[in-house]
Amino acid sequence: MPPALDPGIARQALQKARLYAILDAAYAPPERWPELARQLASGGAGIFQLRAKTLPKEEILTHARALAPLLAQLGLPLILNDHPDLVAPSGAAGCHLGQDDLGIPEARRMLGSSVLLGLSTHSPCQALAGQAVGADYLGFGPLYATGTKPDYRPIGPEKIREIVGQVTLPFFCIGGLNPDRTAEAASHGATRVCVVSRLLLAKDPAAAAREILSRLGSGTRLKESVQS
Ligand code: TZP
Ligand code: MG
Repeated sequence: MPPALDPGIARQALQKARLYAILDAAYAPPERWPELARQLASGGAGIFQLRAKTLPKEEILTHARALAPLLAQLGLPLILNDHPDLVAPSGAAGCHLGQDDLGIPEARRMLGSSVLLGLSTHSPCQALAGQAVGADYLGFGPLYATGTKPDYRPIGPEKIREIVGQVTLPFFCIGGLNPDRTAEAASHGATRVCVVSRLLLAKDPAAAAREILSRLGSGTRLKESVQS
């Protein structure tokens, strides 16, 4: 297996990342993922997730084994949605868990301190709890209604204000984001976003990534990650 991304570099990349791109099989077939990953990385995506809710596990492993070294060469982490047991065999940098998945403390015991663990949160209360149990980063949303996660009620961008200054981990606002909504989320304090359909369905994914980042206001400080 090619060398995985150094865990220290993965952590630095997480701290720097403002745009988290999810490669989701629901929008782009796995054959397109390597090219999409290159395009999105060139547009400024700083961390990637592989999300394939209906693919068999062996196929997820195969695609993760191809993507992880491709991204590692660019100094960027690949995170697996679910499947903590595939992190080591795939060379991924970490794993993203939902509220109903294996808990962060259990995943930490299983995978160790160097692996990045992300948690989906849907309220300020869940975000604070996720921080307390040792997640490395959070997803926060869905801010807006989205077909990518149709069963979830949107929490609205105003909720971001309730966690700014309280959540000191990197948190990525997610759900229904396009350039205008990214600007609106930024006006409520978002400094990082996670985007699926807007990037994967774009004719020019690199340009779509750049546009989201420009509307996020890439000159603003990453307030939540400033260490005292
Ligand atoms: N978690 C909260 S919303 C969401 C996930 C995975 C989907 C976001 O997808 P999109 O297409 O950017 O709205
Ligand atoms: Mg999950």
